[in-house]
Amino acid sequence: MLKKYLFEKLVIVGDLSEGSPIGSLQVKLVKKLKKLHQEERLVVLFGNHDPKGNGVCEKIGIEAIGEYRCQINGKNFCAKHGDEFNDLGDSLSGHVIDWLICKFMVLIKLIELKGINLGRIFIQLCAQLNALEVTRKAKEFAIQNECDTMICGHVHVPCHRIFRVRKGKKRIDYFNCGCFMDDVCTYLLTDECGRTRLHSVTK
Ligand SMILES: [Mn+2]
Repeated sequence: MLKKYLFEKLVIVGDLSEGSPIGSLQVKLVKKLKKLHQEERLVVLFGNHDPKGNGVCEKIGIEAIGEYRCQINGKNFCAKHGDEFNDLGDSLSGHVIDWLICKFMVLIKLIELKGINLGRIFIQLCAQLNALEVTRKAKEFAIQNECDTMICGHVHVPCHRIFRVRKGKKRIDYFNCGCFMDDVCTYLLTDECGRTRLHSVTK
């Protein structure tokens, strides 16, 4: 996907690694990220799953930041991981709990009834509930911080919502970039006019 575009900046909205050591397949990607970092074309936001002190960021030699703001064609952009807008996620943060939840997710996906994967349905339902909460709070944040485009990750549910605020005078575009570990991998592209769109790569 990175090879497909000539881009100015790559912004990773957090949860770059999941705690486990980097596999050999990912070494190539880390090298690419290192190169982008040296060229000042990489921004990495801190996510609740990023291990402190031994993650990919440390290998690349960069410090992840809490939020990224920029202006493109007069539009104010803000990107945050999104866990701070997710009370359930917040109360369940911590690496041991993260690890337990990941194991629980693997187990729950094994629950099947008459060919229907109930575990997967349960996980999708939880993600949708979390996504609703993150969207609502991210919108409030965008209003308070004068953002035109607000971008989050965290919930693995790609979306684009348009909010009209101040009696319709101001438009806020909220995006969730989705993730790169589910059946459909999604990402956002913003062009030089400040237009953002969701794209996907199917495995
Ligand atoms: Mn997260």
